[in-house]
Amino acid sequence: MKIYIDGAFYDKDEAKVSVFDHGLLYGDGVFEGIRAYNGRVFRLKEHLSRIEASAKAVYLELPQTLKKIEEAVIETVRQNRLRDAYIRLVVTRGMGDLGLDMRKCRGNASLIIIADKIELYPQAYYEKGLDLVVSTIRQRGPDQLPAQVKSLNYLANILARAEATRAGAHEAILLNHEGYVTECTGDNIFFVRDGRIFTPPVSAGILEGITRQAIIEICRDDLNNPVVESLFTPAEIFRAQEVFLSGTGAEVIGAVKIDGHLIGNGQPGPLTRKIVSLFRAYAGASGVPVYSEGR
Ligand code: PXG
Repeated sequence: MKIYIDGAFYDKDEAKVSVFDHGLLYGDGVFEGIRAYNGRVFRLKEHLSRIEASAKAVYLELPQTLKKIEEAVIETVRQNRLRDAYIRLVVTRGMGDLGLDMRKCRGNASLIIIADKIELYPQAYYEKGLDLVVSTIRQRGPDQLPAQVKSLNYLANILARAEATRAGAHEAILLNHEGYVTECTGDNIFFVRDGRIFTPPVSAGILEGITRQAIIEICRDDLNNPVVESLFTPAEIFRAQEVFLSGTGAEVIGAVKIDGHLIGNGQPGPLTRKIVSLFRAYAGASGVPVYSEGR
């Protein structure tokens, strides 16, 4: 495996950052998770804009231009000879001292790109659907680091996921401080009632998922069934006919149980299945090509 750090490629064992890196010391940095399907990087421009926005929100200057980062992403996939890949971009504030002052890191931001084989949920989960819990951990509010910022501080999400694991479930739903549903620990959430598809708005406190956006477009353009963005409570999803999650890692996956409540008949529903297959067809046939003739 070849890992990109600041313009050079390193073997996995040699790919290292300083113990004084503020990404490590304070979670001071931002990241992206991107997929490549069939030799094409899915919605690369959107992921690059999102990391640019995340970086801007925390006063972190990207160490390279977006054009250069785009080339580096493609080169990393190519160096690892991958066609289907999970690509992780990390920008850390870089080396500073033991204090919080970001000025000490000035000019030291690092860009790391890892491209690996994809590890998805097992196929059986797509057929059977996931079991969710409502986490006791709340989504951070707009007066904190906004949920739209994909920062290296994922500990709350990690703890919520662990809460799900302890309960014997697969994923956890985070509510905001008003008690409205926001998202899961690494996925956005949708539900279906009476044939209509709902998802929380960005203002509920969610990461504006790139898979979420693709689904919104698929529902509008292919299903002629525009997604309704509205606030909803756990009680409203408990009585949904279908629930599904969307994210770069899981793509689109049904959820069939939430806090012990069976959703619909306890199996991924027909709209969920339809959206899973439309998304797969779309993702497999779009994106920025990594390999072209003669390369
Ligand atoms: N919400 C949160 C909090 C996320 O971290 C999503 C929604 C879905 O967004 P996209 O753009 O991927 O459709 C994410 C995705 C993983 C993994 O390995 C994914 C994420 C973070 C950490 C790990 O699946 N982010």
